[in-house]
Amino acid sequence: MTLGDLVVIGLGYVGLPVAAKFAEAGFNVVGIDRDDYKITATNSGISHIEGDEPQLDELVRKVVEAGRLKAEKSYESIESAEYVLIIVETPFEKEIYKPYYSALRSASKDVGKHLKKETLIVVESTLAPGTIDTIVKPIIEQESGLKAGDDFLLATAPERVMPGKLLYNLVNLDRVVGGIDEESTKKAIELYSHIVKGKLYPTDALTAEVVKTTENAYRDVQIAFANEIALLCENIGVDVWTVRELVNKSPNRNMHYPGTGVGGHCLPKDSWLLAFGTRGKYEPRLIAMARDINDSMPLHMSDLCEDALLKVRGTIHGSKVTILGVAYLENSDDTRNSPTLPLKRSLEVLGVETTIHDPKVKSSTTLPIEEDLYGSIKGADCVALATAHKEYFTLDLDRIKSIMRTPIIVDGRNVLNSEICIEKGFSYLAIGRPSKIRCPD
Ligand code: SAJ
Repeated sequence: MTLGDLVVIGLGYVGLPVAAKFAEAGFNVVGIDRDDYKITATNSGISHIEGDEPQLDELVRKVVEAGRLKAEKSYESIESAEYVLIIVETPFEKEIYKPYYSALRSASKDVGKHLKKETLIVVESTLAPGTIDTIVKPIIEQESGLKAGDDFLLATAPERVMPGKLLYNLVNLDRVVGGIDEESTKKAIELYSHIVKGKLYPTDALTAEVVKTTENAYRDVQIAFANEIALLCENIGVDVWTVRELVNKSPNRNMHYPGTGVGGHCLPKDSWLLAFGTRGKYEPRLIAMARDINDSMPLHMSDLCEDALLKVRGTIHGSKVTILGVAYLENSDDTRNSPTLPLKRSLEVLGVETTIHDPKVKSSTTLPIEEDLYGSIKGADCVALATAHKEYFTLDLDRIKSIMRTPIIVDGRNVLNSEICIEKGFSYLAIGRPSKIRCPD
C-alpha cells in the first residue's frame, strides 16, 4: 500500500533527508538529481551527506532496500507523481546583487515539461520574496500549458535544517507553509503532516518567502549588533564578554556572540534574498549594514594580526600565521562561506605565510589543511583562533610558546583565557577585548 507517488528534485543535504522521510512514511519516492555520484550513492542505500548526521545513513539504507526510494536523472517520474518537491540551491551572487536561480529555473522548466493535472508542487528552497509568483509559477505554466491553482497546486514550505541535525530539525521544528491559494496551502499541510511533528503554520506564498529570509536576517542582525559592541569595547578598553554577560542579566536581552564572522549556507545569503525581494519597493538599511559589519569581522581579525606583528616583530612581511579553524561553525566540517577564507586572503595580501589547521575538515588541493595541531603552530609568529572547535579549548600554551617563533595569539572566538595567555608571556589580542602587546625587551 502506498500513500502516493512523490518526486523530490535535488538530493542535497535537504532533499535527501526529505525524500527518505517521505519514503519511510509510505510514499513511493523518486529523487531526481543531475549529480551521478548522488544518484549512485542513494541507489546503493548510502547517504552522500558529509559530516555526522544521526540516523540518516540507516534511514536511506532502509527505504532504498524496501524499494520505496530510488534516484535517477530523468524527470519522467513526474508524469505519474501526485507530489513534486523542488529542493535546489538558491545562492546569492553579491557581485551582481542577484539570486543565482539557474537550478530553480531549470527544475521549474523540467517540472513543467512533465507535469500532469492535479499535481501539488512544493518549493522548499529559500526564496527571495516574490519568487514563487514571478519565476516558479510562470515557468511551470509556460512549459506545461496548465494554469496554477486551476490545474495544479503550488506552495512553498521553507526548510529549517542545520548541518548535524538534518533529520531532527526536519521532523521536529515548526514549519511555515505558504500556498498560492488556500487549496494549495491545505494540500501542502496535509502532505507535510506525514513527516513533520512540529506545528505547520498556514499562510500565503509571499508571506512564507518573507518569513524564511527574515528569520535568518534577524539572526544576522543580532550577530552584527554583538560584533559592533565588540569593536566598541576594544576601542574603549573593556571586555565585550563581560559586557555581554551583564547585559544578558537584564530581562528580555539576548546579546549574541561576537566573533571572526558569519559563515554557513543560510545567514550570509538570506538577508540579501530578502532585500532583493523588496527591491524597487523598499531598500532595507539595517540588514544591509549588518551584512557589512559581519563581513568586516574576518578583515578585523587580519588587522589585529597585522597590528601585533608590526609592533612585536617590526614587520609583517614574511611572517607566519597559523589559523586555527576553517569550518564556519564550531565542531562542524562545513566550510561554506567560512570567515577563515577572507581572513586567509587578507593576510596573504600583506605578504604573510598562512597555515590552516582544522580537526574536522579534510585537506584538499584547493584548501591545504595541516592535520597536526602543534606541527601547524611550530615556527609561527601568530596563532589566529577563527573557529571554536572543542579541541582548541585545551591548547597547551606552554608547549605553543616553546615552538612559536613569536608568541602572539589573536582570539576570534573567546576560546582562551586572556589573563593566562598574558601571564605566560604571549601578546594577546582578541575580538572585543583590549589588546595586550608585549614588545620585545
Ligand atoms: N555566529 C556568530 N555569533 C553567534 C551565532 C553564530 O558569530 O552568536 C556565527 C557562527 O560562527 C557561524 C554563523 O554565525 O559562522 C552561522 O551560525 P548559526 O549558528 O546561525 O548556524 P547556521 O548557519 O547553520 O544557521 C542555522 C540556520 N538554520 C536554517 O536556516 C534552517 C539558522 O536559521 C538558525 O537560526 C541557526 O542554524 C540556529 O539557530 O542554530
